[in-house]
Amino acid sequence: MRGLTTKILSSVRELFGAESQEKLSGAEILGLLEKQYQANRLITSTAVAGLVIFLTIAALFPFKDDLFSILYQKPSSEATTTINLVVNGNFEAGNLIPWQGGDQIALTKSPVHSGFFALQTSGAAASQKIAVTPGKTYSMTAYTTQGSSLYVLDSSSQIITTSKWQEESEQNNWTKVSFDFTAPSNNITLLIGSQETTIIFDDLQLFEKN
Ligand SMILES: [Ca+2]
Repeated sequence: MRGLTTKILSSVRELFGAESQEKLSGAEILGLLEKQYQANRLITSTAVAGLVIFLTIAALFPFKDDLFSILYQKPSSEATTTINLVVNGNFEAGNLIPWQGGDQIALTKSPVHSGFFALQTSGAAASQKIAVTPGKTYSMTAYTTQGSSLYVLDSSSQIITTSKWQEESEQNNWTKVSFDFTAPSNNITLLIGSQETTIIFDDLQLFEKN
């Protein structure tokens, strides 16, 4: 990317007839662009502003190679879409909508993995139905006080999640649960909780993978 910076700066010098020099300062570039703009109206003021910002950063930024690598970073094939398909999966709505589960599920303020609220299930399960695309792969993550108590059901209420199941112990007794699965139908149901014990959940996320 250093080569790109040099090329752009040398193009600017050629375009505006700047004298040969090692480096143009941001102020010099600005002056040249303004001069060109006023003289010929070849480029719009918006383009000038954008170009000035870009070139100023490029010319002056001490870590410009790092900057360019950030600007031009492409998402990896493992990247997922950014929409969490679980509604109110962190329970920060301050209510249980749209979770189903009756009187034996409730918000709790302690412990929480994030924010102010988590979900406590006491001898019951909470559930949420989510629309998905059949054949697509989805990535599920959640934090629980007992990891093996999270299931994904298909539209016939059959458990479909066993692939790539991982549990990682976290601090304060939180366990991260993560796994991928392929949607078999146009909706799935998240089922969390246990009939035997009290379990707390927080930060449930479901992403469609690319
Ligand atoms: Ca939370």
